[in-house]
Amino acid sequence: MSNFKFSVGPWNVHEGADAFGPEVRESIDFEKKVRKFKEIGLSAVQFHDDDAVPEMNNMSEEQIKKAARDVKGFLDSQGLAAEFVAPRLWMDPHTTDGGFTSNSKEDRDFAMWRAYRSIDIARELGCDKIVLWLAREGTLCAESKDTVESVNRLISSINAILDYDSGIKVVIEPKPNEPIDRSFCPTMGHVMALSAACKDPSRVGGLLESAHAVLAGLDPANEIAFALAMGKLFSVHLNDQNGMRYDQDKAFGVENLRQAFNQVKVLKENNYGSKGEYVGLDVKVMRTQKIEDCYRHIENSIKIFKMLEAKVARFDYELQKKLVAERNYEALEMYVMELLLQG
Ligand code: XUL
Ligand code: MN
Repeated sequence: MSNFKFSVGPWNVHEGADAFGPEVRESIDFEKKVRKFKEIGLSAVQFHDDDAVPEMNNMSEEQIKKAARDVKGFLDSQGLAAEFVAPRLWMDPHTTDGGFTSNSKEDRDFAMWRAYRSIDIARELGCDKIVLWLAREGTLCAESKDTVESVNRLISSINAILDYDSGIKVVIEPKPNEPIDRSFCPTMGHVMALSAACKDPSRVGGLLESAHAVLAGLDPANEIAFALAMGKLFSVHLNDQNGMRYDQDKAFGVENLRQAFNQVKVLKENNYGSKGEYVGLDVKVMRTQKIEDCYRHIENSIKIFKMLEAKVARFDYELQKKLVAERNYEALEMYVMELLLQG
């Protein structure tokens, strides 16, 4: 039995296209995916705005809300909640040069429109969290944007979102690069600084994705701990990543087992989930996987998380205290390795 509730997004089951090749699997219908999510033990679904309302750009505000209500009806029928809605500010022609920090005023206005509609959708889906993965808020050409002005634009945009809905929480998901070269908000420390600069810091927190921390050369467990220390870990995207290369979104724990153990450990020690937070996964199935078995990465991630949770439950804090008092960290490290490697 786990003490945690898990969530995942429909994009986590995808067609397998990458930068070098086309799709390798058929698309699976949204409702079919969601039914399968329920079957494999998920409690909530994560959404981009257009995952919930696909043709939203061509719809009125009322039509968007009505479409979101239909999705909510379907979620209810499956006994699933919605965790958050994230405006997809990287696909549309209006977001070619970013959203909130685009050099085009028209495109910045479009980004705000999508952010406000995401709040409307979130409210209809019964959730109070907007995730901002600031995909293109940065540069490919370092001189193309004024970084100070851009950071200030991020702060004003977040303030406008806070003003639009007095109960909405803004959850920033930092990532150092990809698709841009230099991000304006690369790490959890930057998220906390943005939070502090906003008009209501208590409603601006972070979502730590394991792979993004690894891409920044940082330890995901430490990034999680930093946000927890500030009382601002609003969500996580657990997954894994083999070093600093393209964003891999591998199943949780498959590359860095000890780091994964420490992520579960810090979440458990700090009662993550006690305020309703979900253990979110953001995992991609391998391109080689056949469609018949294309949920395996989600099932594996949950299974690995639970196995690590059981290891954390067995962690000997008395022994840790004793070894710390002796400053015998070699022994402590070996104890952790034995805990992980022995049955
Ligand atoms: C991109 C990423 C996104 C966000 C949601 O790297 O992680 O899927 O989690 O927009
Ligand atoms: Mn993510």
